[in-house]
Amino acid sequence: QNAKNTNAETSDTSKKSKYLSQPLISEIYTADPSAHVFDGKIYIYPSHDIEAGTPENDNGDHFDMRDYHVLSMDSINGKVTDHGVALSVKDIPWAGRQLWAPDAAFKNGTYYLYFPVKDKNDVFRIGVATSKNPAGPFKAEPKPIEGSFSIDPAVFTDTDGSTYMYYGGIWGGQLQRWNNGKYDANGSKTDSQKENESALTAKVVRLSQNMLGFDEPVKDVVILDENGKPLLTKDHDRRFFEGAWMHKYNGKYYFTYSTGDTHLLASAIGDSPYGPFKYQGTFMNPVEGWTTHHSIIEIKGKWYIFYHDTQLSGKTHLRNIKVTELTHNADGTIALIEPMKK
Ligand code: FUB
Repeated sequence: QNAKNTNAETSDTSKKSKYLSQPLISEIYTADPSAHVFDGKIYIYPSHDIEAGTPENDNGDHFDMRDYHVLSMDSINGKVTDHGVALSVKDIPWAGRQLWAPDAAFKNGTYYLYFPVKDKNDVFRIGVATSKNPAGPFKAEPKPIEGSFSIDPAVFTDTDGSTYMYYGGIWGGQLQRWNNGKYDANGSKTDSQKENESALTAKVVRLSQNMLGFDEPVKDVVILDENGKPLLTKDHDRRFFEGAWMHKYNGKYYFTYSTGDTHLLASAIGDSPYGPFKYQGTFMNPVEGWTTHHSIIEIKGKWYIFYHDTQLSGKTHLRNIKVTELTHNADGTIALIEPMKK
């Protein structure tokens, strides 16, 4: 799919200027950018959006992606290199459809690509693929990670070398359909539908030494409100929806995520990678397009957020990735980012 020249709007300087930053590449559509610094260089693991012709619905069937490309940059304002296809759905033996937001990690001299895709029964699972090169190509393991489900894996290696995966998403991400380790294909299409109870939330699990499996039972990422109580299902402006990320700043653990149907990026801070995390607030207002998904990295003493919007296409399923600086305030909170200029 060629994203170039699809929208005359982007050649109009005055319209371009309403966006805080500009697309990193325009040759292909990209979304859900998970960025990492490997060997001093920035590698981005995004979804690769395409026009698959699949009708739009609340399950996100229109996000019908077929492969991943890895991108790299020597510096934040440097040239972006597209390293081509790193993994294709046809090369994942257990996969059915929809390669959604991936992430990557490095350990033991190997790069690991973690990806959510529906299996042949249309149930999202998380898979892992390996390579000796951060840009791939990656070879998928023959089966999904045992015990994995739902979407949006985000992998974080702590200063002690332990690696954790945060994952999950409601609505099309199917988190609400899992109960006691079983999937209910006829379950709710949205959330738990228990408005006054604790909201469904992301999962966290330590990965095994070989990075190919879970090392322990999966736990809930508990997000507490100002009274120390878990956020409720009805609290759409604050509760977790999808797109988890973890970064560590000044010894604190920052769990950041998308509120989905309210289109915000929110942060919650804890003292351990497992939480609990105290809700801090919105740190990015809505972008153009329905979805909002990010990652946060530090390079050369500065922090950056990678995110996406729909500037190039104007279509919610054909997104483009961007980057902008992120600031931690003196009190440890993250300064609010306005992706659209007023
Ligand atoms: O790209 C498909 C889905 O859209 C991702 O998995 C979600 O986080 C949302 O960005």
